[in-house]
Amino acid sequence: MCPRGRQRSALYWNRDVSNQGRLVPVHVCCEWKETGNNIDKQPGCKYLEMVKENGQNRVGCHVGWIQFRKKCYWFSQDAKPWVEAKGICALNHTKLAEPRTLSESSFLISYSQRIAGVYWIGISDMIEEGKWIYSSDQTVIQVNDFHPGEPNHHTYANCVVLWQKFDGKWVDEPCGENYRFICETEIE
Ligand SMILES: [Ca+2]
Ligand SMILES: [Ca+2]
Repeated sequence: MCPRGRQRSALYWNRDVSNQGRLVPVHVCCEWKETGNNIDKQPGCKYLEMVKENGQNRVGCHVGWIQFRKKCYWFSQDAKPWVEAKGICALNHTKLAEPRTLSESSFLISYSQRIAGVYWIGISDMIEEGKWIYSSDQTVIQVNDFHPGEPNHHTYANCVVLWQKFDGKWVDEPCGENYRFICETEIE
């Protein structure tokens, strides 16, 4: 087990020479620094892994990341303001989760309900009030999973969270609030 604190566990694959070079999982403890990304300095501390099995390349999600179709998601334990959360995802070459289909949104909602948390996602209307866009490419949202009555806070609230008490549906909240967050990365 990793020491308590700012450590995160990750996993990488190693060849077991005593077992016909079979790939075996290796558990490592990665350091999570908010001010700089030193994660990659440790072997295995990457969040997408290319593994070779039976001569085939296979890309999968790391342990700790949840796969849904062609994306891997990471649900944070720490609560941060939205902009900081976005930065933490970016440090690891990922982005805040951007549900592009209703099934992606449903997956994120159901998983957040399962682990009982409130989570930022990468949607905001901070640039133009009422115009909800994905934060990575600033395109207008392709799905709308706001809870009935939401968004309702106008310029007071410009960021979207999956709101636990509303069955995980989207609500607008002030971006400076501290919530957990979801990073995503795509599998090519
Ligand atoms: Ca707003
Ligand atoms: Ca609201």
